[in-house]
Amino acid sequence: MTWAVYESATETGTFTQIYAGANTLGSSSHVWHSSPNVSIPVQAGMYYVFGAYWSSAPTTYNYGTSIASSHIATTWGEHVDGAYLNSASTLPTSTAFAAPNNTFPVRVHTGIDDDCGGQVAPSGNTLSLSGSIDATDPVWARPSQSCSSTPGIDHYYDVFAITNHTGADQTVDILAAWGGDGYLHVYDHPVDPTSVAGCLSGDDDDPTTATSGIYAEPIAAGQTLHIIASTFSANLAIGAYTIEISTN
Ligand SMILES: [Ca+2]
Ligand SMILES: [Ca+2]
Repeated sequence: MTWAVYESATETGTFTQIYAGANTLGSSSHVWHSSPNVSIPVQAGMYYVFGAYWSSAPTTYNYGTSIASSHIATTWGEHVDGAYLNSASTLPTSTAFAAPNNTFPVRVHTGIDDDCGGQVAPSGNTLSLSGSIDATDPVWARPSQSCSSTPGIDHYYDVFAITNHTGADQTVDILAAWGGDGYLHVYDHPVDPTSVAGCLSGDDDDPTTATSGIYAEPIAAGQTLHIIASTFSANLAIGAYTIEISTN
């Protein structure tokens, strides 16, 4: 089975293939089948099609198929419509999809944001994260480094969730290296782009605009913190960055 994800700025396309991966199904029974594990960034405002493609003749290949009568909310977006390509001889790298269309149910498991985060490293070790601040990222009212609110929902940002599964309370040093003048924050719950609620720590420059640092941030056993990469300036995409989270 080949699994594919397509992305488009409009509901009917043209859609561009942004992922394709194949595996061998563990069963030929009429059950849910799974794609390989994937990491696919999704951007606000874009449309996505999740597809499955095979070359042999199926006898049964869908469950509960229907034309969606209304949009269905999910935790990370909204189901708008179905899409399929009947008797396609190959998996296209780009295609349009007609609408409305039949919906073939899929289950999609997602992380918190485009940049997934990870587990806090054992004491003396480092968790390395990386990403890019781009003009397609969501925007927020970036707080000051003392977590005070600022006007304007106009700074691009990425979120990483880190969880402490080390089995003990820890403190971490968080060091970011930016492609421009970046800004670093730590939240104790997912970010509300319009509110500073949950903001624990922040840092602008350490010691220059090229880096930011937050030191000895406590993270209890089992706790999840959210690391936010952002910028000093509004509406400015500063490109690639790295964040090193060292456990003391
Ligand atoms: Ca980003
Ligand atoms: Ca800065």
